[in-house]
Amino acid sequence: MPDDQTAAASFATAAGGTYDAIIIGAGIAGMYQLYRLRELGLSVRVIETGSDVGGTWYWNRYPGARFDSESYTYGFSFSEELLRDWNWQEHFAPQPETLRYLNHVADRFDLRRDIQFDSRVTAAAFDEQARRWQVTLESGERLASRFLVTAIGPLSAATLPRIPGLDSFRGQSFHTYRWPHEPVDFGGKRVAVIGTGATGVQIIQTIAPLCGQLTVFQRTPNWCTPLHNRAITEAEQVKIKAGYPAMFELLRRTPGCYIHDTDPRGTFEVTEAEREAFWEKLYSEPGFGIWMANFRDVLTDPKANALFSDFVARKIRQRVKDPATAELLIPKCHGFGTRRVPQETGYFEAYNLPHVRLVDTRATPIERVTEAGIRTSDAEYEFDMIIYATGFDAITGSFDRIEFRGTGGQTLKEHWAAGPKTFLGLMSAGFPNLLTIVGPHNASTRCNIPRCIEQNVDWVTRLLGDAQQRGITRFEATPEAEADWSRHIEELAEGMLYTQVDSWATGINSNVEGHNIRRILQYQGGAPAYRARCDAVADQGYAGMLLS
Ligand code: NA7
Repeated sequence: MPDDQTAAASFATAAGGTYDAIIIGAGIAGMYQLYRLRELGLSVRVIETGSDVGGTWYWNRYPGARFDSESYTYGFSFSEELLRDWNWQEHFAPQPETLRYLNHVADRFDLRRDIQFDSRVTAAAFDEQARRWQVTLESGERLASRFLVTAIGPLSAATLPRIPGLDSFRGQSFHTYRWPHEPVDFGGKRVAVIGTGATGVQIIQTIAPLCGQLTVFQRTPNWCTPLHNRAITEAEQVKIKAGYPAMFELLRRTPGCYIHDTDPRGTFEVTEAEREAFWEKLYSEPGFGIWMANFRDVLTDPKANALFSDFVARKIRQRVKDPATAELLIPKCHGFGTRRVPQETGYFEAYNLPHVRLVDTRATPIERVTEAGIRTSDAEYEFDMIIYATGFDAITGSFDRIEFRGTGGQTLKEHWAAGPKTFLGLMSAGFPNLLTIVGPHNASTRCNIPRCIEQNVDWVTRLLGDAQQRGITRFEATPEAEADWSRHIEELAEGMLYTQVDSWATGINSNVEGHNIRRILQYQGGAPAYRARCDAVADQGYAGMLLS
């Protein structure tokens, strides 16, 4: 950060550095928001930390990274030409294909000319007099804009474990989010992976056959189910293209904007034979159907949840040869679907390979990383490479890293200290003209995310378009509307089993100071209800907001 004098000078000389809108982030959300605001004729600058577009798909280059949503449900829906021209190659696209797609979108709509790469926003302060946000970059550069839109992602503040000695390791080490652009050679190497969330599962199953020796450090097992990915055939491609309008219509109706919709039956309303047959069918089908299209009570009724968890446990026992390893891989402290369900391809079979071993870090905790490897309470392991698949300071972490200063000098971090307070998950009282796409309390973090991103962006675009037309230069959520929405968020989560479990979705991260108390961070009412609430607010002239 520059000293005051330099800062003032750089702001004064930031010729053309004042925009109608600044968007932070050039991932899926930032790219689409740029496209939409350009349509309004606004001057827009996107600030992006990475050297190119893609966000999540720019950073997460680890082997095996891929969608868990069907590819064709994940791409942008706003352009018929784009839908017609882009051919997804696999039902669940791998990261390189997704990044190619996002580059294609950036090229096609000439997005890069308004994106400033290799630039990180460190602070943004609302100037009440000018009704503008003053934005500071890590370089010291200052920009200003009437409106500030965050598109900074729910899983973009990667966290390393708080283990002593991290820097002392002499071999290679990577966090999966910060994976190098150059190929990484695993041939014959002794590799450690710490973490068995959705990311750990993808990388473990992918590199297991390549390593000389693979040691997985698992603290909590997860309920993983088969992805059943495969290439899209030509006949399927034709069908997908022809079916886009109907598919997007379906995605507007399902709670998470997936092609999978909850089964209306209760677990105990069918016979045991019907139940088993239904669950076998779900286990044999691709994607998240097993999570999203299960019986309606599996995620709310503890008995139903326990029965289905037993079903998945049986599958794990069948697939893992060593019974002790199988038991370690079966979650005992949480039920199926109460944490994010990793989708796997041969994950359990990886543990049948003679050179793959599993270390339970609850039984034998990691004490430190050493020059040569990892020391647990009962053993010393030597490695050539350590991979940290240790996750993120989720949902609020990317906000906490930027000093947003609103009216009265309060920071957003302070405002959210006891948990996020928002209106529609898109605004916070005391932070005028700031819009938080994919922020806490909005439906997008429990969603096939581009679908909810499009909804968020379209709503923001409507608001900024209305502001433009009506000459509105300041808007802000009222404290009452914020309190009502925050209460609504709490009410919606009541009775959901996931709230009783530690996970990134409940704000738990052992690697972040103070993130050891569960918080309700997500909107649980489903995307259609969320969309209706947002639309109603706009239709009522932005009820709950002050516009001037
Ligand atoms: P997750 O799901 O947060 O997983 C992180 C994993 O790392 C999880 O298994 C953690 O165990 C483990 N972890 C974290 N810190 C430690 C320490 N200090 N010691 C041992 N193990 C540790 O992140 P992912 O990247 O896998 O997935 C994030 C989302 O990205 C995913 O849900 C998808 O939506 C995409 P824990 O469970 O906390 O005991």
